[in-house]
Amino acid sequence: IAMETEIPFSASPSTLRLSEKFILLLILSAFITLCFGAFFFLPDNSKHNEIFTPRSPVIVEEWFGTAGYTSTEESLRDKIRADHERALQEAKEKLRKSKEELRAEIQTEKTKVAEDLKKKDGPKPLPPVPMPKLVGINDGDPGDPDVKEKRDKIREMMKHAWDSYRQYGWGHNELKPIAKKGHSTNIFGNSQMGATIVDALDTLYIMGLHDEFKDGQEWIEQNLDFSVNAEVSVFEVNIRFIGGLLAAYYLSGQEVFKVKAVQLAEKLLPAFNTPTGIPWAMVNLKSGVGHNWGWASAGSSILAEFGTLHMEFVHLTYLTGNPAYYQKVMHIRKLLAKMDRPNGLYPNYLNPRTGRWGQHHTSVGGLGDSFYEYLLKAWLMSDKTDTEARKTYDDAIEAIERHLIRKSNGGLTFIGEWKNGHLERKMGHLTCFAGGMFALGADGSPDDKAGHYLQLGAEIAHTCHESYDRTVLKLGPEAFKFDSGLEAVAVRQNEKYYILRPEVIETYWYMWRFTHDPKYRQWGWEAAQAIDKYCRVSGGFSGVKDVYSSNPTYDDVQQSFFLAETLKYLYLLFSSDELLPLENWVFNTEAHPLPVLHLGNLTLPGSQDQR
Ligand code: DMJ
Repeated sequence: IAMETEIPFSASPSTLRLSEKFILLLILSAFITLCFGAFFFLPDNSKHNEIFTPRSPVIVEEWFGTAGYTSTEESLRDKIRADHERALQEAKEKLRKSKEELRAEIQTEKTKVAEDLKKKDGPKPLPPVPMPKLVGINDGDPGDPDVKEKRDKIREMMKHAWDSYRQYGWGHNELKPIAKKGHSTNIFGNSQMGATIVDALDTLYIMGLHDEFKDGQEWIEQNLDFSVNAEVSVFEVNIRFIGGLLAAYYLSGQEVFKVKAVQLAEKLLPAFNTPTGIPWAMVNLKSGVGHNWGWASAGSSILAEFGTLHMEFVHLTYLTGNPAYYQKVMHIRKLLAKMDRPNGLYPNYLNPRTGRWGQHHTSVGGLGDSFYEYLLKAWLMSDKTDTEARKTYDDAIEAIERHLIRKSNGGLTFIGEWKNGHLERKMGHLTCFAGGMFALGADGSPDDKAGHYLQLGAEIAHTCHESYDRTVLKLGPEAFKFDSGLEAVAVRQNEKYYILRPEVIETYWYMWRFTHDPKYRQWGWEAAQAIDKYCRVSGGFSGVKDVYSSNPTYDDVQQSFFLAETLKYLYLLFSSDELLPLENWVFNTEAHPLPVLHLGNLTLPGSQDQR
């Protein structure tokens, strides 16, 4: 037994007792846990960062050598310096901006993020809506062979304008018919968006130029892209592109036009992110940043620009189910309704930051014109249910008649311009569209004044015809006076040009439709012949710089509205009334026909929130 209890000191571990082994094991595992904990869970983890991310110069030097270390260190320092400077600059710019501008910018950013998120889900098919009644979209044979011959001539002119653009300017916005190359203006930014193609599509369609139409459609399918860094005019893009695409969609039924119109409209929406909701004149299609023309009174937006969106935007809401478009234009209308109007007139300038009028200038020509036109057409396009628009139109026209419309000594009715309490006795070519507008609005005017307005339309048509007839080329000048013995003639050299504008022919056409007086076809034919004689060149059609010179020089621009409007109105003038009847179609201000929306029991999304 004694031998068994005496344990020699040099005994091997195997000779340790089980409980001792267990305690040793416990101590060892506690030590290991402590080491791991210290390495991974200490609050300053810079040590292992250094190991995995070589920031320290020593490690960089070890890895890349001294040269690598120095340049990396320097470029790192430069980058940090540049970042700081940029941040400082941005902060300074932000501080300079007003609260409203900052708010508008944040809103633009938010919209952009929301759009980007939407895009990630891929394009969504647009919801089906009942197609409005599409009556009289082709033919329109006038019957009479003489009239038919004239109509064929107009079609031939359209073909010459289109073929020339196809050959020399394809894909550019417009054409230089003398230089035989592409052309553009600042209204389209620095983009090449094929403005002439989009603007011409519906004219090609109604003239039965199907191959040309298909060519245009193919270009649009393959090339028309709105994600471009271009600063465009919201108004021009709306009336020419959105209007053109919507009309092409309704006439042809080709989905691509609707999809493109909606894509583009989404790009215009950030322009409305202003303190008042009155849109900027221009917007960058990529960044969504908007601003106004430098020349406009005190940073103002222009009445004829923000007031000429209604027709297209209502159709966009109708086709997409997205209330945003409708709400934007109704917001503008409500805002205007609340404002004081000097002498009942709408000034041409409105500041989108303050919501106050700029200079008190009123015009039915440039800067004002299509605002009045769209009030009337909003009513017509709604199947005459939008009575608020009709009332606003009637009130505006009443004030215009009182303050702006006069008869000259020679008996010519003209529409002058109101400038700070004074009437300027000058009328623009653009103002000549008003003859057609008065005739179009005659039916439905208050106090049974239909006859009066039809008569007023006829008088304006007559005055504008005189402005053509009193020139050497039989083409009208840009502006003409009724002053000191001069009547319906341009005085200043820089008002003597004719740039293929449509307004006078537009008025002839409306007057023809309402009266069938043959003189309107006669006057239209005179204008068509003069254009063919003096503006036609081998590379298309060009504007001329002086309509009083028998030897005029060309401006070398074939405007897209020549194909969209001038030639379309001429073609309609020599067609039967069955082509695009006015009971079913309303022409936007760029002559793109949009169908009347017989909404019946349908309510536009967004309209409930407005009333
Ligand atoms: C066109 O773009 C439109 O008619 C617009 O309303 C004003 N002017 C040009 C043509 O002159």
